Amino acid sequence: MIKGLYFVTDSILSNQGILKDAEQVIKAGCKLVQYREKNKSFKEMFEEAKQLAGLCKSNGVLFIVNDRLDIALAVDADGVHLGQNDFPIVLARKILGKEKIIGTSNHCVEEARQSEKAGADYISVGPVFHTRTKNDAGAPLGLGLLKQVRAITKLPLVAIGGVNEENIDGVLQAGADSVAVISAIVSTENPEKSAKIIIKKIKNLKKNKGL
Ligand code: TZP
Ligand code: MG
Repeated sequence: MIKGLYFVTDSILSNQGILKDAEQVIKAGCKLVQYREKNKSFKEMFEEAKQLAGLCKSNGVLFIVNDRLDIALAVDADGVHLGQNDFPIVLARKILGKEKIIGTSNHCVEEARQSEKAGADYISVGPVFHTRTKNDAGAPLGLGLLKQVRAITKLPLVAIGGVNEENIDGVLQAGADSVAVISAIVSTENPEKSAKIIIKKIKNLKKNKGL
């Protein structure tokens, strides 16, 4: 379920609006979309998330909301993505129930272990590489951490932070099931084409290396 390209929206970096970005990556074959918005009111976020949720539903694409359990509930998203300082996973599970997806951000092996113990459905690790998209992302954690986390969990592993078509092979070889990407898609001239290239790379690597 959590595998392949995981597209994350960014209204600041987007050249054409997040809905169009999402439409294009879905057209390119992406099956996983996260609504990530840091600076808007509840009302604005609700409206945007509702549109994205509808788009994803009608295309058989999973839709996850970053940070905001309230928005995820309000638009009946498939799940929520929680950071270390966001809503606690155990409480989120109580509210969302067993069927919804809860993903978490992790920065070391211990956090990943705790996230799994708390009931997360997938483990995200990052920033793997340098990124300018998230100001407080901290120093790159590298492929080494990805491999270490891979070794301690069977949950789907998502790599985030500076992932692009150039470095994606290494990320997948380190054990990631999925790559979460913002700028390498939305900051390019043609997001659909960029998403297609990434999806193709993932498919080829899986075929050639048996990943
Ligand atoms: N969390 C860790 S790095 C990051 C987030 C949200 C930003 C990823 O954006 P990009 O542009 O793909 O590096
Ligand atoms: Mg967060």
